[in-house]
Amino acid sequence: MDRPAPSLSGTVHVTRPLPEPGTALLEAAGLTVTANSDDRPLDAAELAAAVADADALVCMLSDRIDGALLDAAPRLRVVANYAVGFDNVDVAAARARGVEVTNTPGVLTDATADLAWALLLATARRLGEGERLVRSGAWSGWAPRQLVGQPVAGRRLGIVGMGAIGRAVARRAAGFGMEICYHNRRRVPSDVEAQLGVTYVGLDELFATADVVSLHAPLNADSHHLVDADALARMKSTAVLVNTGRGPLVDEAALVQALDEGRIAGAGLDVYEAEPVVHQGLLDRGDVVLAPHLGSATTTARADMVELCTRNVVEVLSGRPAVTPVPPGP
Ligand code: 8YV
Repeated sequence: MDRPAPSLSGTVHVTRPLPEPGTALLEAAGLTVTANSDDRPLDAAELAAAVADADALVCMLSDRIDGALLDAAPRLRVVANYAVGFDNVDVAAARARGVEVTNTPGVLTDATADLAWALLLATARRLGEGERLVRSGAWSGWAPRQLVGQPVAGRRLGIVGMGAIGRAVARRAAGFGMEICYHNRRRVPSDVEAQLGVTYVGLDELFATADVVSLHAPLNADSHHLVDADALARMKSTAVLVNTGRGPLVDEAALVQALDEGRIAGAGLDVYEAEPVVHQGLLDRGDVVLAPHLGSATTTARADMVELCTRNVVEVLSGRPAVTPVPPGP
């Protein structure tokens, strides 16, 4: 990003230490930065105190931005969420108070699609179990029946949510010769379908026919527990579930039960219903691969997210439109 001439005044609060370039771009724009230097989420009272004089807020998934918090920040003009997902922000409450909400689409698409594929392959091929076996010292050598997993190449991939990340996952699947079906709130244009080689299906058909189901839908009232006991019961016993979207897309208790009953083959999860708490039934199982919300955790994605948040703050405080305002509601 070209460093903006220091022309702005105002205060921006940043709720967690940011990776490089950190707050340097905000400061270079002339803004006063207050920041939580502890790498832990602030509680509601701490956050309210921190935003009392703020004109802008850079916040994360771990911060709940609701009407009460916004009322504690009378000067606030923009909430720049350091994430593409914005289910942690009450957007209607912000809009009602004239506060702009922005997110970070695009810059973490490839990072998240790569991570979905890492989980897909690791789960299908039982890599977590294999790694633990080798590290344990108990591995006694190659065996014909050892850790036999599910094939990936040539199988059927079901993508739920065909936004930028779902599409990036589909593009990667082409290299594996997969047949790809998808479901999305709105069917994507036919030229995009043709380009990606994807077929639109209803959710029930997707769950019933896919060998891998990968979730890329935003979390909202409609998508909460999109994968519930019914959906899991429809899935093939050899199927693998991958979730790099948001934890509450999946009913974790139902997932544990389905795994216990052998109704699906495994799950690769980057996100959880009550992060950082992970359902004990998942922790106890070998056939799940559990990542600590790493979707956007690459050097370039995280740096680009910092830059995009900064540009959003600078634009709004300069009286110009945000670069990436969150999309209007469903
Ligand atoms: C963020 C994410 O890094 O962008 C998202 O929606 O889930 C992650 O990539 C995380 O939410 C921190 O705010």
